[in-house]
Amino acid sequence: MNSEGKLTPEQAKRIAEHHRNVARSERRKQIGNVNKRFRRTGKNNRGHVRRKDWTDEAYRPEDEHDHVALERVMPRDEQDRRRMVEQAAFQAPAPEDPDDGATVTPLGRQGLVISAAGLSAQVEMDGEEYDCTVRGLMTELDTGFLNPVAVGDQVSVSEDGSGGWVVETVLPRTTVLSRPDPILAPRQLVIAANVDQLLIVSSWREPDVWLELVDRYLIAGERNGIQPIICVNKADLIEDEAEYEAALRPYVDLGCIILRTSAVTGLGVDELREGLEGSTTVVVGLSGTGKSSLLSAVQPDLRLRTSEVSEQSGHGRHTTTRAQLLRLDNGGYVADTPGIREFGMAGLTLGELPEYFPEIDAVASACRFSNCSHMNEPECAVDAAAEAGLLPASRLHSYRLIWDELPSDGERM
Ligand SMILES: Nc1nc2c(ncn2[C@@H]2O[C@H](COP(=O)(O)OP(=O)(O)OP(=O)(O)O)[C@@H](O)[C@H]2O)c(=O)[nH]1
Ligand SMILES: [Mg+2]
Ligand SMILES: [Zn+2]
Repeated sequence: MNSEGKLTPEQAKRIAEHHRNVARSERRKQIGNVNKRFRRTGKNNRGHVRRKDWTDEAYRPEDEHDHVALERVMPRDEQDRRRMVEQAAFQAPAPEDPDDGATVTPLGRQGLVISAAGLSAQVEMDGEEYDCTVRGLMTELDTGFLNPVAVGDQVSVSEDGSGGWVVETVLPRTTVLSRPDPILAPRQLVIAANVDQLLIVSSWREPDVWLELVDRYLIAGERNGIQPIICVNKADLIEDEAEYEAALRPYVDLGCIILRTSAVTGLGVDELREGLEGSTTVVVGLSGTGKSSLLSAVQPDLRLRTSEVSEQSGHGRHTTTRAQLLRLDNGGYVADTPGIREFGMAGLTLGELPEYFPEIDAVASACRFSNCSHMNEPECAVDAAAEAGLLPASRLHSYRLIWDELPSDGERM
């Protein structure tokens, strides 16, 4: 950027390159084999069973409440600006991009970040792992994110002359999954970069399934071009099959990919292993839902630390403390991440929200007011449909919670 904050032609060119890369990755995804590997749930006739016991308290452990305030969001143009600045900070074109005439970066060897914390990163190059220092060049101002480097990043690495290794640049990212920093929200942290699947792990019990978080992750996956997969773990703890079916019905109707697994009995583990094959998948969900246990069941030699959910609180203890990218025997990578509770909808606007709730949007045309928010207007068809059990209460619940926290279109924070 120059002193007036305008992009130089060189930076603009890099941004354009990045957008082409993203577009290519989108096309690859569209023709990808995700759907072949996972059995997608079909669009069944709607026969919703309304959850009678749906309340915030039922699905939000007590200490979740404090995080709502953290889930503030940036206005859309701020997000766009950050993305622009981030792309401008990339200093090398994608090396495997033959039709752009790009070559391997002259700054060093290319590697894959397998773990990162602050200004240190572990980078895999030619099958070996190197401890690297991240040069202080990539600031938040440059990248739009608090952490300069995240798991999944492709980076160029050079020797520092005294036996150490330095991450010089981050190559353009095809996808980014980010979240608000727990303390510095709404400033964003990258959870993982360049992933093509998002495995949303929710335990059925211990802790109780929390569909609002699933809904948020579904939006995040869709907005960021990452294929979401809903994984309901601890299926051995399902006592009432009808309750399980009713809770998951909205996602079956939406055509989501749903896996039912148990790291204890091995249910669904083969299917999960197949689904992970050949892709880069980031595994997310609350602490204690069994993310690390599941990955260990998929491939025991990953040796991931797991631990008991606290009996007193029913919550996990954040056993996994740092995201880690792991190579799978059958090809592909998985990023195990620490359980997180806060997950904001950075950059999402009220105008866009209905896109992510198509079943609600489908009913909206019958509302009395064409711009009905379905929050409390009279003669709201969405409200009526939910009351009649024709719309899933859990989805409307999520819609309303997210609606409440988004700034109105055009509003500046
Ligand atoms: N009953 C049952 N328990 C499970 C299952 N999967 C994991 N657990 C238990 O749940 C607890 C938490 O598992 P972890 O794998 O550490 O959970 P995690 O999601 O990685 O947690 P964080 O690393 O804190 O985010 C452990 O005691 C596991 O043994 C399952 O399918 N069924
Ligand atoms: Mg873990
Ligand atoms: Zn309405």
